[in-house]
Amino acid sequence: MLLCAAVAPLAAALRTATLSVENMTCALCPLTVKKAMAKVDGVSKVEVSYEKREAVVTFDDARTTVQAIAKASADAGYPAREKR
Ligand SMILES: [Cu+2]
Repeated sequence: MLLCAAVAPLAAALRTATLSVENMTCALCPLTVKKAMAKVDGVSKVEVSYEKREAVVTFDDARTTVQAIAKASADAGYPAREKR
């Protein structure tokens, strides 16, 4: 969302990012991905779509980053990358 970039950068803000997730091969994989991402400090919401091979993550951008969330997913065996 273009408006997000215009908001005062010093204020902690909830951000939502969409990540494409690799390696999800069965219906249980999204649960593993969701758990791994939700464990990251600052993440408040994770929705994983197996069909779309993507995760929509809501997080406090003062406490974590998309990179940290992607790394947590990769560490669980599912490399993720932010979609733009
Ligand atoms: Cu699986």
